[in-house]
Amino acid sequence: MAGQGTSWVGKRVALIGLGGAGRAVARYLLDQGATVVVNDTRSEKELEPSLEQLRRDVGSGFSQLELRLGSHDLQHFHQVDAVVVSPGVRALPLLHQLAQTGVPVLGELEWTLQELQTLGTALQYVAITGTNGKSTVTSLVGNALTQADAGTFVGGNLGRPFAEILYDQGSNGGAVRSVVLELSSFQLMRTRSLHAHVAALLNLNEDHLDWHASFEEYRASKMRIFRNQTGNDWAVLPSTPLDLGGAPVVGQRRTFGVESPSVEPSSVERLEVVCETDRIVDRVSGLELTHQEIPLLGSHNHQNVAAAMLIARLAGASPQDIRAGVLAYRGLPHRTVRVRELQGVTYYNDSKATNVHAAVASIRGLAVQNQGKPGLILIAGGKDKHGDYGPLRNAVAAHVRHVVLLGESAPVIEQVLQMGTQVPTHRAESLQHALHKARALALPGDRVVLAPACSSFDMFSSFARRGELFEQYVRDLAPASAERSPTVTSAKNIEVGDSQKSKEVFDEAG
Ligand code: UMA
Ligand code: ADP
Repeated sequence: MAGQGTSWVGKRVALIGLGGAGRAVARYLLDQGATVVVNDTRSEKELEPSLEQLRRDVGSGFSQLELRLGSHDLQHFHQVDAVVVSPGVRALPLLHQLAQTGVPVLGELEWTLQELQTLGTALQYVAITGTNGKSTVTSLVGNALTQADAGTFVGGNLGRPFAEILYDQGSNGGAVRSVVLELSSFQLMRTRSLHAHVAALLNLNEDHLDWHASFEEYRASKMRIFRNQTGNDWAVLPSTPLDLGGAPVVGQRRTFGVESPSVEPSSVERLEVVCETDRIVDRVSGLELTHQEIPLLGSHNHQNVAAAMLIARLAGASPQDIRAGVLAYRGLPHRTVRVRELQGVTYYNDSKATNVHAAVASIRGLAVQNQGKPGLILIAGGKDKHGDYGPLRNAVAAHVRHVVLLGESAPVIEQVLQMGTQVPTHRAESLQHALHKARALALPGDRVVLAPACSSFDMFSSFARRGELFEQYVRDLAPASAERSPTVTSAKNIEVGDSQKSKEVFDEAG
């Protein structure tokens, strides 16, 4: 490391939010001799696990931690030298007030970038955003790049908070050479200094409208991934045109995806990694991966692999490393995971389908036909993110036999589906109840999929918890005996309308 970094000794730094990212910042600052003033809406009791972890990490430095909890109030920020804001914290009036006092107010990502700059660390950045597929693509690219160089930091919105790179730099004397970051719109909104050699926008649809002021703000945040790029950098986009809202893209554009006559010829020229019917082909390197070889379920993952092949090559990975990285990948939990087959019905956990377009991709990706009819039972609903559920209609009409709804958004989704489809909807009071209903509705050959189209916070602490519980409930399902299981036999024999069929099945299933 060439630079000395900022001298934090004796400085007071306020930190808003003590989750994973905040803890990484606090640990670094306390190690560096700063006083850290933690401001969080949670109580000390609620923060205890986080505080305990920090106490273990920093030892005696923990005495330099001050707590200002319960509310975000200007009075908590007397005489601070800087404010670092956790990714999930919204645009509070407080942040504006603080900025007006002249104190630097930085998001965790921007603060880390600036700290790395003062340390004089030169890193190659690969940055990945989009509405869906970020974590999958980031992991695939990370896998490919790590094959060639172990000095690759993979993290950001996924896995390790970016601020943790500061310990790697310190402990390994600058061993990190390249960075693969998954970036959320929350992180990008507060980022100025990112200069990504390869920046990717995988797709763009409505999401997080409960956090952002508007779709335009969400899109503008995503587009910040291309900021500071020059003509020597790469901008990766899908082959299907996106409305970028007029934001400039200076890096050289390269695209991945399906070749289509409707796409402008100029875009087709730049289409370098192509999703064909049975394989994905990199036209530049010649690397080919067949669908059979790819260890991920769902056709949406072919898009993700195509994106990862392109990004990894532009970042310098060889075709061998990319092939090895993709084939070694086993997928992340809660993303289109096959949990189990029971009595001819297969259960899938896609709890991470937390927005409408992810659920649509999940439905299309897992679509099956059962005796010539749609063969999916969809479990959806959760915390409403104020987006439009309309795009669910076509996918549900084409592939879903029944929809079981739960959570805060159930009435809204029900209304949308009832207006545009004939597919019966059913309400459930809990996830377990939803699963039992779905099981009762399923016929042999069907697939039951949890793809909520919503976040989990109305009923669970996270999408991961929702997914874990779902998998547990699925594993707990006992095989129904012929006598005790009217579900399959009666359903098979009923030749009535779907809604009546559902009722009978429920009555018997209890
Ligand atoms: N808090 C406040 N006031 C607020 C909001 C939060 O005090 O207005 C406090 C909470 O009480 C809590 C802490 O801040 O104590 C949580 O901070 P946070 O919400 O920033 O969460 P972290 O644990 O630091 O995790 C964040 C990202 N979370 C969000 O963006 C919501 C994680 O992404 C990310 O992995 C982590 O930093 C490391 O970088 C999660 C996520 O859900 C996975 N991201 C969204 C998504 O993928 O859709 C964007
Ligand atoms: P993110 O990090 O953007 O949330 P993930 O890779 O974790 O993305 O995938 C989350 C969910 O999004 C998946 O479980 C799946 O339902 C959906 N999904 C994944 N890839 C795509 C894609 N390329 N297009 C649309 N939806 C996708």
